[in-house]
Amino acid sequence: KRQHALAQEHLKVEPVEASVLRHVQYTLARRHQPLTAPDLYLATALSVRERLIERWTDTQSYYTTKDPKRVCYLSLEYLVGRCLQNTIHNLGVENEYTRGIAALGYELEDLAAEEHDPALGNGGLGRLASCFLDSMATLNYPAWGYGLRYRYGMFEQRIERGQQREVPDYWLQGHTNPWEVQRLDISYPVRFYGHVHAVRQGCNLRYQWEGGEIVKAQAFDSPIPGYRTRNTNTMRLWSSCAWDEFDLNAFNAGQLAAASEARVRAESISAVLYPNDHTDAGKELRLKQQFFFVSATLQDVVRRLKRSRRPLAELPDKVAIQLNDTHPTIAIPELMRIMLDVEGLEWAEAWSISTRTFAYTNHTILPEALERWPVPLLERLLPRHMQIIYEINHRHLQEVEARWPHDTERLSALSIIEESFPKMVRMAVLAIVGSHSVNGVAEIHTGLVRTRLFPQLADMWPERFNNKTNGVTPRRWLLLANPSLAALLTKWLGGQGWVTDIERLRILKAHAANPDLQQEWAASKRVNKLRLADYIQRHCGVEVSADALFDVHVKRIHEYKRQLLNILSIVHRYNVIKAASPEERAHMVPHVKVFAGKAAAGYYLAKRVIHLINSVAAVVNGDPDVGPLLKVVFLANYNVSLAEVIIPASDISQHISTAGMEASGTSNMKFALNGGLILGTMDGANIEIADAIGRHNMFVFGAAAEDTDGLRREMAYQPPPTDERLQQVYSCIEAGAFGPASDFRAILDSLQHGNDFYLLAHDFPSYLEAQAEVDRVFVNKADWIHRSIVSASCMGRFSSDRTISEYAANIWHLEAVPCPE
Ligand code: 26Q
Repeated sequence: KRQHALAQEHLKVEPVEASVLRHVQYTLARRHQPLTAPDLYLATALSVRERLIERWTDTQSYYTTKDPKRVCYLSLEYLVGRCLQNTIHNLGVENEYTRGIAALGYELEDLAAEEHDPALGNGGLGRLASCFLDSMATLNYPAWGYGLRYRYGMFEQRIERGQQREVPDYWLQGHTNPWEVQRLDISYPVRFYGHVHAVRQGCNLRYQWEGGEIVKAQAFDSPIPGYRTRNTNTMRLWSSCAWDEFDLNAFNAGQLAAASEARVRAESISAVLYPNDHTDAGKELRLKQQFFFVSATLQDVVRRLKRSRRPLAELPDKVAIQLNDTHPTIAIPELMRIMLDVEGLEWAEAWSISTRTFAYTNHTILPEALERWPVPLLERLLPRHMQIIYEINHRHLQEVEARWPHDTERLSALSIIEESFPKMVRMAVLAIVGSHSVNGVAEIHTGLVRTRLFPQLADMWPERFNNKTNGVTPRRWLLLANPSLAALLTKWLGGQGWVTDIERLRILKAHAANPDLQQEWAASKRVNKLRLADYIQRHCGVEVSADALFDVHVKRIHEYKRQLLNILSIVHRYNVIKAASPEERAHMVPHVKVFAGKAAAGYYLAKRVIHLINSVAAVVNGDPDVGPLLKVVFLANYNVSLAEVIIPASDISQHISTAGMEASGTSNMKFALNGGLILGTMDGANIEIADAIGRHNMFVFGAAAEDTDGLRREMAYQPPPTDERLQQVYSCIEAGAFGPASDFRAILDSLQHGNDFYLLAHDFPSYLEAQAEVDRVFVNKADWIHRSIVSASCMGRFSSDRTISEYAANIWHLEAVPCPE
């Protein structure tokens, strides 16, 4: 106790400089001046970490004593972002650290930029998981985030000759990661392959999964501090390694070679993140990753339950498990296997426990993203799980047959097994059958999940389906990313209460016309635009003016997200400028078009779109005739840190997916919260944002979701004439205005000779009309700022705190457990 008190005293009195220098000297073992920024970053991080550790261990022991119900969030992806400033803010020590670091001759912000941004996810789904962890800790929920510790995260994107090149992201190389702790005492064996052995037990058959190959799952824990609360939760990521370190003496050369091959095989499991989103890779290694992480996690969960001396029957009262998409769905048969084969429970009880524990979130209705695993692969890799899946399906179909006798069509629609060649396991159906809750991530999306994706399942269990509209954490996306707006809010709202309650922003709505507020609001936006302009200058060598309209389109590159529609409209704008008289030009709004985003390495068309954007950028930016009226930039390697620079600087951001295809979108929320206006389609969360801020405050265009099927049929039957302006854009590209037309042949073919599945041509005229409206409003500064203030002030609903409160109340049945100070 005394030691504990002493340690605490020590932390309280030791000034930041002293603590940082102590780490420079004793942890990094560096003595010599001058201090370098990387050294000082690491020493600062270690100093901050010390203050975290005690809260972390206290929280964990408090949870152990209280033994409340917990939630385990299972996700194959987390896009954490940098940790230093987030931690400093959440602990409430930003003044101390800003001053302390300044005394050492550095700016905290510059040191923070030294941190490698871990990219253990693809995009929206991974970032959502990290926003959720932040909210769960801030709201004092006892929560664990479980995932995989990839050695190589999302690739680093370089742009060379206008095209994407992927460079491996070895994020752990060359430095220690101060934000994780390797738990050498926490590791589990994970089995693959092998066979199933049946043993008679009385009049029952029991099954045992044996043989095969065993891999070790090693835990790495990261603290997740809540904002201004003592609660500090854990994100536990598993890393794979060989189970037995081979004994050098016992092995001859041949055995050694075999053993080291096994080691490489083991380590390959957590080696690399699959850089695909929205396409099912269908690869054996991917399935291995899923099972590896799920098996280790469930062993951890069951061990914790047993340590608190509770029977498995109490699992649903003690743990809620949320499946982030179908990626961890193999958890359902794995939990069944543990209960049946290891714990000796009967099927009915095990199944009841399992379904009351699991809940599933769907993030997409695109058919190509729905996971299906070949039965032969599962039989080989996870033979016992395949048996269990067959048994689950058998019982499930019996239930169907009892309710709808002789309805073969319904039976095959509801089956977990697709009767193709080879047979496939539909993971989404397994997830729905095995959960008590299925949720979509925006109202429209949940509706489509019910009516289009799984109508028969929704028919069978209507009460199981529910909506949880996504949200974003105001800590990272406002407080950290936008210091000038954060300061304004704190001033106008009389304190920092808004950081945990962004509903409070609504107060500003009444002041949206106040010239003082407007002036400060515009000044804050300008600071952010200058910061982005500086970034653009340094990274693209393009000079842009902060007076121009910053029009931003950043997200994964995908046909359904329609970056192509945007760049085609930019070519049109270019044509209009070229044809305009000086008089007309004087009335045009100057635009800076900002793109960023990665394309999956194997996604040919998406990569051609990046090439087209960069080719148009080169021509437009190099045309002195156009001058400042139009600049186009593609910022390489979009990630969380870059998003933090781009989002606060936008005047307009584009969320222009073909209606019905974007499940929710979350960056739309971040942009609006930062005072950007949205140019978008009636899709995903755009619809709810429009409802919240008022539709007239958004620039809306394009076909409605309910019309897209009909439009596609009509187009196939009788293609309408192409809009003249669009035809002219095609002609320019075909004439080689942006480099050899052959570079863009595939893109043009997909529009002209393909079926234009994403309805670019259909939406093109209304898209141009919406852009014209943007320009008309932008010239009226007061009107623009008014809309900007109103939008941001009405975004209260889109905090991930609200989303997590809903999950906790309606799915997890979880109570907050605030850890005493
Ligand atoms: C599947 C199988 C094999 C390999 C990879 C995948 C895979 C990986 C990642 C499939 C999908 C993803 C990611 C999907 C994703 O990010 N979806 C987005 O989720 C957001 C959070 O709910 C939504 O806001 C976006 O609308 C949705 O696109």
